[in-house]
Amino acid sequence: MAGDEKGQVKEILESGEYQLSTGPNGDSIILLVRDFLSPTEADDIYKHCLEEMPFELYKNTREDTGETLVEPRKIAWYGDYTYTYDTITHPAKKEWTETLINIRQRLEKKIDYKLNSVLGNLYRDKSDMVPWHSDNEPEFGVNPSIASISLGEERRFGLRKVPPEGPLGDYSNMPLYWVPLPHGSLVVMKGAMQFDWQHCIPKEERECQPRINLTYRWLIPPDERPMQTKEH
Ligand SMILES: O=C(O)CCC(=O)C(=O)O
Repeated sequence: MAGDEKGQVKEILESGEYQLSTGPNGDSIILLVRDFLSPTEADDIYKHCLEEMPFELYKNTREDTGETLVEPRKIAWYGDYTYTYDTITHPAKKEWTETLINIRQRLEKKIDYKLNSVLGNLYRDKSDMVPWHSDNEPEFGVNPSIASISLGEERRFGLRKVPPEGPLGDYSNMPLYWVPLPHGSLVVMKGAMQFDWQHCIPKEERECQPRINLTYRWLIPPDERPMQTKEH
């Protein structure tokens, strides 16, 4: 499926690969696999993550808006190198659990892309969310693949195209997609998604049970990082 009509709002409800746009930065692609984990696997991994991952609240000042807040979700991090976004720094943490390593290996095979970090997000209820943003830190490199597993409550994943004037511009006429993410599903963002699109998990009005998200990414080793800017 190809998108990119002005002002459209669409839902992505079926597993598949979707090219959302194409442009000077390349194609922006989403892969959705709604049943990546079997229901039993997803139940076991969800329980494991709740019991084993050191989820904590973090205070952050967003670089793009300057807003300071306690992030409205709990976060846990594992990675071979330190990861910094906005004013949060996660020091390297190499003691991955077996379960998180197994998922990483399955994902690496599935998407043919190396992964050396996982950010866990625990959305406790309907008020927890992640605001619109792109994962465009230079340490992920140009056009990274980012693989994201959902466990627990189904939540909506939003995708909106960055306007021509840049990330702080007017989104009212830009393409917008909503993707429901069920227990055990996988979303992969590929190509120019982190430069041409933003994503979010919004608050919900209905009551929500907890949801855990595991976002796997490749962090370029510090001594291999080229000089880059976020403008791409
Ligand atoms: O919870 C999700 O599915 C998305 C998480 C996310 O966007 C992030 O951690 O950057």
